[in-house]
Parts: sequence; structure tokens; C-alpha cells
Amino acid sequence: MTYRTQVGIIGAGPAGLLLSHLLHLQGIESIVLETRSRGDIESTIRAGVLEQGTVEILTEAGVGDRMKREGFVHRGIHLRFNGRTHRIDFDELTGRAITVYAQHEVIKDLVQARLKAGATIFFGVEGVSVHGVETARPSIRFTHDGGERVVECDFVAGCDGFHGVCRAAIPSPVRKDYAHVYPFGWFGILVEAPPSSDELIYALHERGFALVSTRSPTLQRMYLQCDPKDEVKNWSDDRIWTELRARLATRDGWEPVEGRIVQKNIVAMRSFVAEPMRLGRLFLAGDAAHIVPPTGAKGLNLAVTDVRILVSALVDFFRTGREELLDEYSGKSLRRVWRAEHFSWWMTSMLHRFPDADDFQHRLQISQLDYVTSSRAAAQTLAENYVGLPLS
Ligand code: RFL
Ligand code: PHB
Repeated sequence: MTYRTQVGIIGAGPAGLLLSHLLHLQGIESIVLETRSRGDIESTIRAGVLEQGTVEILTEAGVGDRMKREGFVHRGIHLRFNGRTHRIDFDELTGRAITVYAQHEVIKDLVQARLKAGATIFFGVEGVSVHGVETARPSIRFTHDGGERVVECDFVAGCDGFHGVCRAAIPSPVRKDYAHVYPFGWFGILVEAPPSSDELIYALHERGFALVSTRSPTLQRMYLQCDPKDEVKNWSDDRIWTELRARLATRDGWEPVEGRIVQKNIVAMRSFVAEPMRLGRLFLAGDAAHIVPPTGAKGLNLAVTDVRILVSALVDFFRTGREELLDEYSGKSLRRVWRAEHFSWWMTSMLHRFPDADDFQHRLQISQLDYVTSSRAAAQTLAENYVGLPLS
């Protein structure tokens, strides 16, 4: 069976779903293809921090009601080292804030809005391949319900995440990849407990990094630096709480609120950028083109910015036939991407114990943290990157 649409979107993560929704609001049709089931994408635990710009675009797009009701607005974060806590006041330093609202809740809101508007989303597709992206009539082939399907379109949006197929459709030497893998991972837990802190706590300790985040008044998210090759089965609840208590300890006796651990997982840490983010009529957006380590809370927000830039370019093309904005897409997105890459690498380097680091390097980290928490200029640099730089 063959379908015809204006934009064929591969991947129903935040990038693909938001793209489809924003295009729809501008009268542009799309079809979304997703390998996983709806239940699966709506329950996978990932990001939690939304920049104010992300909140604004979701709100303007009419998918912000539940986020406004259930999300937590945080006007700062805490940095903890040497047993002391220092607040970075986003409000005072930037006039902006972040919202803690889980990525899978954003996904639920977007899927619901798309289906309500009568969108075509194929879940559970297989064998996706992209064809003719250097012609004016690209197409996507896939199988669904056992049958061969084709989507013919004007543009293909590769929103299929880091492990998708679209990036490979831009072959070397056109495409150049930049990659860095960190010698540690994050052990993430979900805990049934009230919040331990009113704002996120990023902690550097001799035993490694720890992060206290939240999800709801009754469910909390916490992370611990771990060996990237470690396995969940090696971490009993007791071992997790012992590490969290040790790494988060303060001179005045702060302790995390403990509760039943309902989920454990290990996340790899990498930085990655593929350039350019376009070949002919194929445009990459989000994790398909770039990955950041989660320490800067930037991945989802970068996916959203790519989509904002791409939507303006596609709208301009369909209204006027002009290609200037399409031509600018990759360069404009990559400029923001590299800023976020640097910020995420910098936060990661400042806050983790590196296996081969000596005492000298540890003292440098402490000095950097001391500077960031005592100089207004340094704090402002952290704050403006964390809340998100304006789209220029
Ligand atoms: P996604 O979310 O990976 O979605 C891609 C979708 O494409 C599907 N897919 C395919 N579909 C069709 N055909 C194929 N061949 C396909 N191959 C794959 C996949 O099934 C999937 O549904 O990419 P997208 O949309 O670019 O969104 C990116 C974000 O998901 C990601 O950057 C963030 O989760 C990163 N991240 C964070 N970002 C933030 O902005 N703030 C945070 O606080 C934050 N915390 C995190 C994070 C990521 C984490 N993990 C698990 C890596 C915390 C963690 C622990
Ligand atoms: C989260 O809540 O999952 C989270 C928060 C901040 C980060 C990364 C992840 O930097």
C-alpha cells in the first residue's frame, strides 16, 4: 500500500511527535512511523527537565495543560561539594526557570493531541528504509501488520534517535561524526517517596557523582555515577542507599528521604554530533544527529529546538517555495548543538570522578565548583546555559 504526504517523519519521540504537531498547526500534513508500541513509548523513563523555551513552545502548541498542572517550576539548582550546598539562583541570574515534567508525560500529551487531530501514526513498524532523498520525491519503505508499505513525501524528517536508520542515509564523506565516550555511566532509580529537596541537587563526592531529581509528590528520580559496564543486579537497595547517603552527605546531616525503589536502570554517557544534519530532502532532528551526557539536562530540549528551526523552514518552503531557510537549517541547529555539547561536557567533567584522575585533577574540580558558586559571572554562565539560551 502506498501513502502520500508532505513530510514523512521517522520516529515518535519528542522530536518526531512535536514536529508532526507543529506542522499540523500550520496546515502541513505528515505521517509518523515508529518501531515501538504506543504503550512502550508512553512508559519509557528518560528526561525530566524542560527549559522555559520548551515549556513555551508546548504551551503555544496547545499541549501544555497537564504540564502546567503537574510539572514543578524550579527557579534554581543546588551544587553540593565538600559537604556544603550552594544554590544557583536562575531567577535572579537570568529571570528564567526550568520545569520538571517527565519526558514520557510530554510524549503522552503529544500522542493524544496528534490522534485527536486525526493524525496517521504507525506504531510497531519494521524494516524502515529511506529512498531518493536527493530527488524532489523521496520515499520511505517499511512493513506494518505484515504488509509492505510506502510513504511518498516531499521531505523526510529523521527523528529516529541515536540508534535509528536515518543518520546512515547521509553517507561518509558527506557526513562527519564527532564522538566522545565517558568512562562512567549513571545508575538511575525511581523511588516511592516524597521529594528530598525542593530543587535538584548535583553532588560531587570522592565516591562519585550523585543527582537528586523528582517526578511527582510521591515519586522521585535519583542517579549515581557507576561503572558503565556495571549491571543492575549488582546493586541491592541497601547498596544504593548507602552510596546515595554517602555521596550526598552534608556537614549539617542532610539525608535523602528513602522509599521503595520501583525501577533501576543504567545509562551510558556519551557526546556525539553528526554533521551536516541534512542531505537533500532528508533532515535529521534530535538524538538522530546528536547526543549529550545527561548532566546538563539538554537532550530533549535540543530536540525541541531543532524542530522549531525545521518547522519555520518547512513552513516557509510550502508557503513560498523558497529554500533559504531549509539551507540554513543544519548550520543554525549545529551552532546551538555545539554550545549544548560544550555545556554538557563541562558539567559532566566538573561533577564526576574520572577513574584515572589524580588528586591534582580533583582539586581543580573543587576549584571550578568554588568559582561557579562564588562568582556571579561564573554562576550566570552556568545558569544561562542550563535554563536555555535564546533562539537566535
Ligand atoms: P528519541 O526519544 O530517542 O526518539 C526516537 C524514536 O524513534 C524510534 N525509532 C524508529 N522509528 C521508526 N523507524 C526506525 N528505524 C526507528 N529507530 C528508532 C525510537 O523507538 C524512538 O521512539 O529521540 P528524540 O525524539 O530526538 O528525543 C531525544 C530525547 O529523548 C533525549 O535527548 C533525552 O531523553 C535526553 N535526556 C534528557 N534531556 C533533557 O532535555 N533533559 C533531561 O533532563 C534529560 N535527562 C535524558 C535524561 C536521557 C536519559 N537517557 C535514558 C539516555 C536522562 C536520561 C537518563
Ligand atoms: C531527571 O530528572 O531525569 C534528570 C534531571 C536532571 C538531569 C538529568 C536527568 O541533568
